[in-house]
Amino acid sequence: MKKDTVYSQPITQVNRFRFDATVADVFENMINRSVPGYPLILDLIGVLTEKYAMADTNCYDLGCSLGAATLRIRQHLPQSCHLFGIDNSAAMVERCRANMARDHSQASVAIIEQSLQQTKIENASIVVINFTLQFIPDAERQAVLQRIATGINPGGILILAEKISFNNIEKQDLMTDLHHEFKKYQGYSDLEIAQKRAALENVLVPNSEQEHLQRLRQAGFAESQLISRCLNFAAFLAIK
Ligand code: GEK
Repeated sequence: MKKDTVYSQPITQVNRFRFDATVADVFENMINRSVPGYPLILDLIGVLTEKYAMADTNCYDLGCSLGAATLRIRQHLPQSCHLFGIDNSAAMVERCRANMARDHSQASVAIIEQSLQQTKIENASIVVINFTLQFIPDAERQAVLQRIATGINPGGILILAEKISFNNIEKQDLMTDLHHEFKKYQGYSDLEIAQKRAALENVLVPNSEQEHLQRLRQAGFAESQLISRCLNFAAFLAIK
């Protein structure tokens, strides 16, 4: 796993964060050292796929990056299922396809370079959107969830994981601070943390737990709940 040093040197003008080849090359290391609870969420995706995947249905990983969640889904699917990994970064898609080719699970998989807003969701039993809705313009998020809910069969699920915000300012400040402490603990310098934060400003826009639960309800899920929270990173399970 190549170490993430993308923001380790001083940058005069920090540009908007992009999922380009430089990021894709170190992404596994970056996400593991930046998102507290990420490995647990991957485990939960495996557990929930095992329980909720239905034969002869489609499954989707929207914003699949290198395919870490895609692989977890695939390794727990019946052979008759078909899995789609969707990402709009060419660099991610290329590396994700290579990662899928090395996996020999039975269920078929297609990795598609596409904006997830364009993805047709149909006959689905499992949809995963792992830390990606936060990069979609806020005004488009309800419509995305609506289309996902419509494409999921009764009894199927959406697993949504996101960085979250807090309405209470003291709690927000504490969680932001603890997240930075987590990153320092993972070996990132103050400079790396500050430059990455500047790059993500207005690119990664989080919502609160309440906003997510309300959106999921409005999208048509019968039942939605928080299944994991580690500092300001949360995962929700929504059942159709
Ligand atoms: C994991 N799920 O390892 N359409 C499709 N893909 C998009 C879009 C869009 N509109 N916007 C951003 N992306 C993964 C981690 S990373 C999360 C997901 C993070 C893609 C983008 O190219 C990137 O690969 C991914 O969403 C977000 O479980 O970096 O925090």
